[in-house]
Parts: sequence; structure tokens; C-alpha cells
Amino acid sequence: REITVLSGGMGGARFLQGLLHGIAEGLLPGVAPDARVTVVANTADDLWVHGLKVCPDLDTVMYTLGDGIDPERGWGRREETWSVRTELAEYGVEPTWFGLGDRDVATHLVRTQMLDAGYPLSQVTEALCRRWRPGVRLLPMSDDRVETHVAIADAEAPSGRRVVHFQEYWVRLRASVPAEAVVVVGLDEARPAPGVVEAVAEADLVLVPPSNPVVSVGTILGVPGIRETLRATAAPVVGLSPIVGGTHVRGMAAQVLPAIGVEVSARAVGLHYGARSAGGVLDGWLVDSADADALPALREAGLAAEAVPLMMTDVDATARMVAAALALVAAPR
Ligand code: GDP
Ligand code: FO1
Ligand code: CA
Repeated sequence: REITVLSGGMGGARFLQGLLHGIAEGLLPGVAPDARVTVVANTADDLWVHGLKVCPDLDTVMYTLGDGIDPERGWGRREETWSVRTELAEYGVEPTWFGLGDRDVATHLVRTQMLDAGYPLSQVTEALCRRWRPGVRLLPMSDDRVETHVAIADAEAPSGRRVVHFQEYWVRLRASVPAEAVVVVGLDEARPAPGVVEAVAEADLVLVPPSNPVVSVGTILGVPGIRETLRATAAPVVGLSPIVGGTHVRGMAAQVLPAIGVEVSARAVGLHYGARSAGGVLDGWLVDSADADALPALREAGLAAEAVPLMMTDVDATARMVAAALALVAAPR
């Protein structure tokens, strides 16, 4: 009855739409229609810009499930206008490559004001969700500041490298240069946000959606205490591969996986997360039909594994993926 989902932004949000649809429509064997979902969202994409705290993955989940998202972009608000962005550019204020919509700015103003007043990010998120009503309990992975940065080649630098914020790597550079290293600033000192450890420890089911294994799931697993809680929970832990047919479906997973020495394949990501029986965090791992050749190695590594259609084309397709994930492990009581 209690389902906990570790989530990044767009991929996680799309997965959650299908999960909530599956619960509401009774499409998930053994899952009651009143099952409750807790989302532990990545906060390492966060950045301070123009004096505002922007939380892309929290906002994408909140806006998507609250029906405020712009469906084309997959981030920011629908029916958006860009006067503030334009005016900032007129002033020549950088960064001009990271656009804040006028409606979106209101969210960042509320969040920044509350943080300045001393409220932790988890309470800020709870307050914003009182408006958006996403239908899940949305928790940041941590209330502490954590930011993903990426090391890239720089011929001018003495070390031959320079480090940029993940948002600059993705939004300005479009991940067009190799990521030589991924550095998650503040991760080792971060503590799980209130409710996070309990949400994993006391769940009947833990789902790892096809989010980015490095900069979304990897960062959540990197918060001290979360990986250990996943390994100890009585709940089955099932993941779905974000890599289909040897590459990501969207985004930049293919560019950042090499930075952590993981091959860009459904098999390699499943083995990277690892079976709980072998020191990892998963009991089951779903790959796309195109990656059925990965099944023997995954099973040998102690994972329950199946190959099913894994494209989240609509909420029914995603609900079928969740049902397949459940079938891999004992359905929640
Ligand atoms: P982000 O924070 O906005 O990048 O979103 P996430 O990290 O939550 O998800 C991004 C990942 O979702 C990418 O690595 C994609 O490969 C994956 N993804 C997006 N759509 C699909 C889909 O339909 N099926 C699968 N299997 N993965 C998907
Ligand atoms: N993505 C872009 O490609 N261009 C942008 O200008 C941009 C602005 C932006 C503002 C707020 C926000 O929450 C997200 C925004 N994103 C933008 C998307 C963001 O980079 C992604 O949602 C994730 O960080 C990638 O996982
Ligand atoms: Ca993200």
C-alpha cells in the first residue's frame, strides 16, 4: 500500500503519471486503489540563478503531476511568458542560456523567500505542493545543498580541464563535449531529508524509474544512508532501464555514464545498480524487448530480470511497465 519512488525530472515524472494511472484504474495486480506514493526526488540539478533557488527535478515532478507543466518542453510552466528572461537579457545579465519563465519565477520567489526565512527545502516543497496537489508525497532527497558539476576538457586551463555546473553542461553545452568526471558537490555531507529513510524502510514496494542513472538516481543513492536503507528494506526494490537499444531515450545519460565507467547498456546499468544479494540495491530489473540479450547476465548477477516494451508512450503503456515490474518480485501485501 505504500510505494516509494526515487525520481529525477522528466523520466521520473512520466513514470509517475503511469504509476498513478495504474493505481487509480486498478491495473496493478496486488496494488490497492488507495495505495499511496512517496517520491524521493533528486535535488543535485538545483542551481542558484539571479538570486533564486531553482529545483528542476522537484519542479518537473510537481508541475507534471499537478498539471502545470509545459508538455512540449517537459520543464517549466504551460502558457508561459518570458518577459523577465527578456529583460534580464536586455540588461546583459548572465546566464542568458538558462531561461526562467515568468510563471516559473513566482515558484522560485516563493521558494527562495521561504528558504531565506529558514524553512528547509522539504517544508518549502510541501508548501508549494499545497497549491499543486501532485497526488504524491514529494520529498527532496536532502535538505542540504547538493550540486552536480561536470569536468570537461579545457585547453586553456593548466590542468587541461574545467568544471561547469550540470545545468551549463546540459543546457548551454547540450552535453556536446565528453563529461570527463561528474562531481557532486556537497553529496558526502548531505543528510537524507526528513521522511526519506522511513519512506524507503517502511515501503511495501520501492521503484527505481528509468531516470538518469548518474545525475538523477546516482545522486539520490549517493546521499549517505539512502543506499544502506535500500539494501535493508523489507520491500522489494525494482528498477527499469533508461537505456534502450544501447542509448538513452532522451537527455544525456549516454554522455555521463562513461564518466562513471559504466557502459551505455541496459545490462551495464542493471549490473551497476547491482542485486541486493550481491551488495547492490535491486531485486529486479526490467529491460526493453530490444535488450533481451542482457537477461542471462542480469540473472546470473542475482537479479530477477525480464524484457518488456519499455517506452512510456502513454499512461497505459507505463502502467503495463509497472505491472511487469511487480510481476518480477512478490507483489506488495
Ligand atoms: P531528467 O532529470 O529531466 O533528465 O529526467 P530523469 O533523470 O528522471 O529521466 C531521464 C531519463 O529518462 C533519460 O535517461 C531517458 O533515457 C529516460 N527516458 C525518458 N523516456 C523514457 C521512456 O519512455 N522509456 C525509458 N525506458 N526511459 C525513458
Ligand atoms: N532546460 C533547457 O534546455 N533550457 C532552459 O533554459 C531551461 C531552463 C529551466 C528552468 C527551470 C527548470 O526547472 C528547468 C529548466 N530547464 C531548462 C530544464 C532542466 O535543465 C532539466 O529539467 C533538468 O535539470 C535536466 O535533468
Ligand atoms: Ca534532472
